[in-house]
Amino acid sequence: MLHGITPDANGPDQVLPAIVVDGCGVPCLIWYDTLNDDPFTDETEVDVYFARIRDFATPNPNVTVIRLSEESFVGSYLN
Ligand SMILES: [Ca+2]
Repeated sequence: MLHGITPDANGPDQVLPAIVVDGCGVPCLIWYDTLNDDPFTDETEVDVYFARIRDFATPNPNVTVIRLSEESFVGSYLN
C-alpha cells in the first residue's frame, strides 16, 4: 500500500498523479497529497510526494516514498 492511500473515504486526498517508468524499468509516481493538511486552518495545505516501486510485479514490492516539498503549501485551487 502506498503512503497516504487508505480505504477511508475521509482520509487525505491524493490528486494529480503522474507515472513514468525510469531507465531501469522501475515505475515512479508523483502526486499532490493533503496528508499534512492542518484541519484547523481554512486553507488546504498540500505536499508533493514521489514514490519509486521496485519489484513491482512481485508479492513484496519495495516502495520508497519521499516528500518532495520542504514545506506544505496552500492548494485551495484543488477544492
Ligand atoms: Ca487546512
